[in-house]
Amino acid sequence: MRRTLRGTITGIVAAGAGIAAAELLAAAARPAASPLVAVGGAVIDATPTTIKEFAVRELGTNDKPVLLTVIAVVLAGLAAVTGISATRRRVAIPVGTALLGAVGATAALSRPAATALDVVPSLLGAALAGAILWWPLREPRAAGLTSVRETGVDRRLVLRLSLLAAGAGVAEAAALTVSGRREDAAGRSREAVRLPAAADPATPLPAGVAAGFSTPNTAFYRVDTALTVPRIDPARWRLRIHGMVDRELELSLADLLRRPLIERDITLNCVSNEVGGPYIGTARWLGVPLAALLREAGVRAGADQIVARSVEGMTIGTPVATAVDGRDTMLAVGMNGEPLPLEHGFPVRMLTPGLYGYAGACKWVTELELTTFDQFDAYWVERGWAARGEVKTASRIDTPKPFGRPAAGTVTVAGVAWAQRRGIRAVEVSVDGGPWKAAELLPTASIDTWTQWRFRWPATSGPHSLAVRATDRTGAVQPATRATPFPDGATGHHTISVTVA
Ligand SMILES: Nc1nc2c(c(=O)[nH]1)N[C@H]1C(S)=C(S)[C@@H](COP(=O)(O)O)O[C@H]1N2
Ligand SMILES: [Mo]
Repeated sequence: MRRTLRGTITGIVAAGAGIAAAELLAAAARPAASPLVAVGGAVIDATPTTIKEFAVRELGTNDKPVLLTVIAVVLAGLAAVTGISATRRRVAIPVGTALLGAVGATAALSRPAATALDVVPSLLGAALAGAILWWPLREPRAAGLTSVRETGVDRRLVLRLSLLAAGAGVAEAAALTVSGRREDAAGRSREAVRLPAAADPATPLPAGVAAGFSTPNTAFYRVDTALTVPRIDPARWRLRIHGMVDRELELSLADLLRRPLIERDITLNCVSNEVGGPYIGTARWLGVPLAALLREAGVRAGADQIVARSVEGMTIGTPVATAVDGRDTMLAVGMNGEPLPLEHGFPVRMLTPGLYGYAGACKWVTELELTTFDQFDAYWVERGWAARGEVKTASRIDTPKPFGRPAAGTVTVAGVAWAQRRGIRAVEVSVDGGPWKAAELLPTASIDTWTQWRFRWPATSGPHSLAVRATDRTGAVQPATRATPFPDGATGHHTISVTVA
């Protein structure tokens, strides 16, 4: 029993010290080589789509802390097993630590834009953990066994492990400080960016738009696979446009900002959004129209896909047609009057009205490659999602809340409906499965933004269900058939239950 406990503690302390040292080294030299972040990224990429969907649905923005916690628990388990085995057989030390080091190193190498040197933090950390395990385990046999028998506690071992744990704590705190400094620097360089006024500004929102039409940056949903938010130095950022083009282009942020900018209200939503879900928002975006850049590069005949790549290795495939058919597809630099927030793609992201984010809105973009859909499957397409992610016509009830208890009398039922690129023609509400009745549409900015609606409901006491459906301006009615988001977006009516008091 005592041996097991000793093995567990030494194993965890040794692994903790090794990981802390590796994290400190990575934080100081190369954040992308952080073993924890690399393993987390590799796990995200390897996770089956159904589990990812579950995580997005159930955990929302907490999915990343939860993932890191799971990784920490698994690591602690492996470290304990190594420590316990080591008390019985010495060979477990090199085997166990080499295995842990190999996991970190392999994950680091699997990251996009990895270099061979990225294995160094993991390997050094593993070597340190091995040395630490070797050291206290040798002690009791050499000198301390009698004292263990007499006192029941090996004081020297306890002291050493405590010192090591404290050292690991200090190293981890230092690693966090270093990466915190980096974040501060990224935040400062973002604040230093001065966005020029738009050459083609957004038309003011029409009178009669209700509160909540524009989503503030701090409330805008965030969906991405980035375990840590990429920190890009805007002075060093470059965008390369290459592939099936006549002339490759390379642009700096200053180059982009010198071009005539457009400003537009556009609604962005996630294909993973469930019926009634929160992954949708409308912002005023400032950016460079992509069409002009593509004209300059000269897209070759046959190229039908733009593959956007980001610093952290996401790939998003967008049809060339959606960049040149007159819609406001842009390289966005501003969001609601500010430079893009770091979480939303600073310094530059793509935005394609009418396409779900995974198909048209690459954040932290650094590269646009002109190619074909035959030749390349982007990240989510490889995982089974539809190659062309056109937004489906949909609608949501925002008030009353599900299971709300409004008072009897006239209850205002209200929400949003969206069909970017087509626009909303009508919204209808059905009470208790009865006939569809027209809701009032509020003014909206354009066919690329959601439309707010409201419906005056003469509510009688008791339980009721409320359902909503939208019709887009092509006349297509939102389908009633329930479908989950995979592979091309959820369908079905948002239906809620309320009890009228
Ligand atoms: N680099 C990068 N860009 C990305 C993603 C990502 O994981 N990485 N996710 C996409 C998805 S699925 C969506 S819905 C939108 C979300 O943009 P937001 O987080 O700014 O709301 O970003 C898109 N762009
Ligand atoms: Mo998404």
